[in-house]
Amino acid sequence: MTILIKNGTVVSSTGADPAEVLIDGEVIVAVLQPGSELALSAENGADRVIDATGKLVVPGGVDVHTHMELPFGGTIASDDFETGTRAAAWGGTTTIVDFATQSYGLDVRECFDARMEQAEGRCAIDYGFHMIIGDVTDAALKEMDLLVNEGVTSFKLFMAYPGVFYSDDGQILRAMQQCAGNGGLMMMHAENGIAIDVLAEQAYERGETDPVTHGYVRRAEFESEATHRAIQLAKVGAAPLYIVHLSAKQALEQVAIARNNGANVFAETCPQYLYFSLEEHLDQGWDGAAYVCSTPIRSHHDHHQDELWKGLRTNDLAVVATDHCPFCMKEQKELGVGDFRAIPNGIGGVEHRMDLIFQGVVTGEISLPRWVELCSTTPSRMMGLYPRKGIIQPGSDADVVIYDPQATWTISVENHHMNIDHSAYEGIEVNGHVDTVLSRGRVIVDNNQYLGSMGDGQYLRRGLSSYLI
Ligand code: DUC
Ligand code: ZN
Ligand code: ZN
Repeated sequence: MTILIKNGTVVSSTGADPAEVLIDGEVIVAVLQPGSELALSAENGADRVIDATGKLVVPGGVDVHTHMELPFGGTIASDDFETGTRAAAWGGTTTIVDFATQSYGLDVRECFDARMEQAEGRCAIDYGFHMIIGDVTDAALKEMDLLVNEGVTSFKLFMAYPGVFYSDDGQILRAMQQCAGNGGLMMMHAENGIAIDVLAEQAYERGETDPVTHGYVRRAEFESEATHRAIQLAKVGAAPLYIVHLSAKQALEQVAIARNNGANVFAETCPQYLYFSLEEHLDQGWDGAAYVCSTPIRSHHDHHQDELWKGLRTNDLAVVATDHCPFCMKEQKELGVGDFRAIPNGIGGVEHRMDLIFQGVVTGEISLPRWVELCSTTPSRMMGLYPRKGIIQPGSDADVVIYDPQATWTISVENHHMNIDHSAYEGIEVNGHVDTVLSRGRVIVDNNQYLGSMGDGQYLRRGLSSYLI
């Protein structure tokens, strides 16, 4: 099966130009000059021609931070691999990198194998895994080396959640030394969880139990302190470091200092930190529970959002991922009625990342190529998937999104495809719409219809990061 996508503007991380994209089977085989002899003969020979007049033709989105069916806080994230990856496809994301989790006292290999089995045959799009190391033991460190050789090339540790996923500084240093040896990327949840838990307990005892308290006790200072500490430990341990879900401008400052010193330090932010504020979203009584996530949504008084957009321009923030971790209000977020500490942490957004960040192009915060770079090319390079993913060029997988930059619509629980009983983004009007999605050459979304099937997605063995300096 050959497909030619013609009359569109092909966008890469370095530019946007009229070009025709020829796909043969699962891969892109040529990017052709419109009107050229080769383009004309490709059109004549193609089994199918897609007219992308007025549309952008972009590499499929790569979301390197999702949590399908994650057990968390006594419940399980409400999207499973089937519903979550299908929703991702609807939103123009054609690759996710999710997490396998080793909890305290458990064996890394067994946890990884169980996660692989859970996803097998269920995904709509291609997927890979990072490994969360929740118990840094000698055995876990050895297993990390084996996993890197099998395509799991990044590991997440937590400086938060004492007694659950928390690693102390010695454990972090050892894991970083292991990454220095095996080439893996160290991902860090950088918040000082010991200090947070002190403030959380004090607030609870004062009777402050509403969701907004979650935002007050998880102080920006605790994120910036942990980010600074992680950077120093990574320097000593000689490992590359990737800070996940960065939300505080003070933490961003720490990343910028390290990067200015030439360190292999990178950071990701998420749409929720660019769109929401503590005052407007977390501080609305119980309804604020929908916005409880960690790191938390920050105050609008401190202009974190402006600084994050700036970081996206300067590359101190190199990736936008969603941290998709959905919980329904009913029965899930409700676990924390009367105690904000028991509200499961997470927001669902895997379907909306491409549109939400495209708004930065519409408002002039970022350029069109930068949109593609942040949402597709850099995440792919960062996580060892490039050039298979993240670019439209011969030899790459035919993961292609045809995007209408003129369309206008409103995000709502009524039109989303995620398995959540509300939308954190309810009522937000966006310009731009995903019209057609190809995953390895197969048209899986077109004309407001889902045409794929469960299990189309393949497991991705990843290489080492090709983003390091
Ligand atoms: N960290 C994540 O990355 N996801 C969900 C919760 C959390 O703390
Ligand atoms: Zn985290
Ligand atoms: Zn996460």
